[in-house]
Amino acid sequence: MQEDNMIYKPETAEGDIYDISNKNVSKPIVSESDNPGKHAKDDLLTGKIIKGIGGFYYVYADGIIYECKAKGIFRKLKIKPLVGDDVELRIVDVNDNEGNIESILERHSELIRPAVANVDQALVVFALASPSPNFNLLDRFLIMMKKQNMNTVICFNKSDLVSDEQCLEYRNIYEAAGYEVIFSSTKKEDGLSELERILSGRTTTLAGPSGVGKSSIMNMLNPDANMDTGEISRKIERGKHTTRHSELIPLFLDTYLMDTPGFSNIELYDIEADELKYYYKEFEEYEPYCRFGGCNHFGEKECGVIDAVNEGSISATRYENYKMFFSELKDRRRY
Ligand SMILES: Nc1nc2c(ncn2[C@@H]2O[C@H](COP(=O)(O)OP(=O)(O)OP(=O)(O)O)[C@@H](O)[C@H]2O)c(=O)[nH]1
Ligand SMILES: [Mg+2]
Ligand SMILES: [Zn+2]
Repeated sequence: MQEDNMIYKPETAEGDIYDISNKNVSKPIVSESDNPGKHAKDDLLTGKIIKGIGGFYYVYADGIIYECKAKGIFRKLKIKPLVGDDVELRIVDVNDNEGNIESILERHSELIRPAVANVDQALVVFALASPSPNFNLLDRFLIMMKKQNMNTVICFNKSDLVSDEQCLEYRNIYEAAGYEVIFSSTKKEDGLSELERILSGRTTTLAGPSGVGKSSIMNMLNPDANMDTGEISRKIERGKHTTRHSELIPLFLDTYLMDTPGFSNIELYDIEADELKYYYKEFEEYEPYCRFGGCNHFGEKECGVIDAVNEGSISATRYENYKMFFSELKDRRRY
């Protein structure tokens, strides 16, 4: 299991290959017990890229953040280290915490948007109010994550601003769609233990529109994270894109959370219109009542799904957005 755990194994100029076969890469990287500062120049450490800015990669290893450059070999191989990558770094300067990334360990997942490696799940945050939830955007996000085989947990934040009945309605809709749903309020510190349970031991990307409270949640989970938060604009009821870089924050042992800039639209890509229905778990139960096999639930006669929408058993909002996405995907194919 420990062999072959490196996908990018650059050779040195002399042609020797770095042997990492004795390194235990599954060992936790965030380890309070490893006393920081014990390393020396030229030591080889395993760490995780938590941020990449201006050609530098910031690698968290043994409790210290090293500012690293990636060897030219990666550029030559057209491999871009990603936030989330587990890497080996060679210490260049112990006092200034500088290093060189020498290899990238095997990725077990890779997301395109946001570009991040080794994420276990997504936590998508929408505010219950201020700004009010854009379900079209949420459903687009859920579809794209499912397309990439990424599990998503939904967090509705700012629960202090709406009634319990409102929360229950949204919970029912999205649980029927097959998602775990969490409600939180950073003002009241609600949902904290549930969030900790979901996140513990995993690397999670935090996603959602601007102004919904992603950075505030991050700060609630780890006050040391100190993420910038911003008021939402009163006029346009939107966030101000306070967060501009993706950054992975070590929360606790083996647990990382990535704050990402808010998104404002998501294009469905690489999906055929006929395939869209498979992203709607709540349809499954009613599909046996469709007259036609392979029914797209889009105006066909005797459609079990449409009947269920009319009876209120399937959320009308979810279905309306489904129809919109379906048309969008169908139209796109013509060009
Ligand atoms: N009432 C209420 N306000 C909240 C809550 N969480 C965050 N806010 C406020 O919402 C505003 C936006 O919060 P941020 O944490 O900056 O939002 P963000 O999602 O990180 O936004 P971007 O970085 O722009 O993508 C701030 O004024 C927060 O104080 C909450 O649970 N309840
Ligand atoms: Mg933010
Ligand atoms: Zn149907």
